[in-house]
Amino acid sequence: MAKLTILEFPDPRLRTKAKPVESVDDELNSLIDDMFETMYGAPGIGLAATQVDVHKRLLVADVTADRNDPQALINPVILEKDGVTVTEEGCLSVPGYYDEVERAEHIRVRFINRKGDEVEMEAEGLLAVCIQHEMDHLEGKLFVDYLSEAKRQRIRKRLVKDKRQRTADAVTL
Ligand code: GNR
Ligand code: NI
Repeated sequence: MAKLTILEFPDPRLRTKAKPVESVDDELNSLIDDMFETMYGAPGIGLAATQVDVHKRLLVADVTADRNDPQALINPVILEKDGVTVTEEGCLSVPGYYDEVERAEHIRVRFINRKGDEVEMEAEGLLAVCIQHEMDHLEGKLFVDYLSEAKRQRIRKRLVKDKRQRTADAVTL
């Protein structure tokens, strides 16, 4: 098990479109374990493979307060979307920023689970929002893309500055 490094906006690697997973084997399951460790450790309610620089169609999620409902979705496809909901979203790849995003309230999603079985699931509320947020990552899309250009530029400048400062601190130590 290993905690993986999470890429941060505006890292261009976050813009990569992920490719379908070809086989659900031990290597993939070991990546899934590492993604859960990274997500729980962050802590976050979801994590897409894109965020750890693996460009495969894979995401993990657990939106429960008790952190006892781990879900791994491989090659997810949204079959149906219903309703509209607005949520204050955050992202581990955009640390420290939260803003409202409009998404479908209810979804039906088909995916392959970590055992290799094809399954369909209905999701609503925070789980539905989380899955849509993670599936955006697999397309190279971030929640800040739904905000105004001005807000996105402000966030980008601040994160670049913070990163520069962290690098400088590491040299000066
Ligand atoms: O931890 C996370 N919280 C969150 C809150 C509202 C909507 C989406 C999310 S996902 C985020 C973790 C993350 O960045 N996943 O890609
Ligand atoms: Ni995110």
